[in-house]
Amino acid sequence: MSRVGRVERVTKETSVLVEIDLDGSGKVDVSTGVGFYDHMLDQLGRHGLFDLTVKTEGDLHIDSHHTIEDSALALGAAFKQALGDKVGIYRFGNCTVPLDESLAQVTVDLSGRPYLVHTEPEKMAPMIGEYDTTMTRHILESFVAQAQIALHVHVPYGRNAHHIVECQFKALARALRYASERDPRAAGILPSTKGAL
Ligand SMILES: [Mn+2]
Repeated sequence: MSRVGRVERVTKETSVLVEIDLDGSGKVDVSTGVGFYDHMLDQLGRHGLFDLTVKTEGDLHIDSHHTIEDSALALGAAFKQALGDKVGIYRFGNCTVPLDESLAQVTVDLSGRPYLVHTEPEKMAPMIGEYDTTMTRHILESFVAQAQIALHVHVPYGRNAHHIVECQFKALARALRYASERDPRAAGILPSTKGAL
């Protein structure tokens, strides 16, 4: 039973293809045209042990906003698709990841309901290459809306913008991996008293 998702999303602003295999080995093939974002999606696949393809051609002549946002929307939709009926998974996951002076704490519930809580240092370099650092929250919002998960991401401290963002993606990857992995004690069981996720 493979757990894969594939989403193609085409608008006048962007063309996105996302493929994800939750039971992969961290093989990543990502190109969005935004170098630092590629670096972050690479973290997501690698540390989540997802096989992940993201191919985005966006209107970078305007700026990187649509390219980044639409990739995150498609990624969320593909992740939800790959989760399928959620029978036999752990459902909850959390991970704390340091990156030198920065720390990210991520907790996730694959609940079927979208909710994001996000805090990070307010003083941060505005740009990392072509990546606008205010986009991190927007990526998470977009992913959460489509994946329909509850996601709490906190960076209680950090100084270097590259580190602050990267530790969030690493911790997110690992938390998503733990939540989506199959629980050997829960085979055939939907982890919900309500009977629906
Ligand atoms: Mn890095």
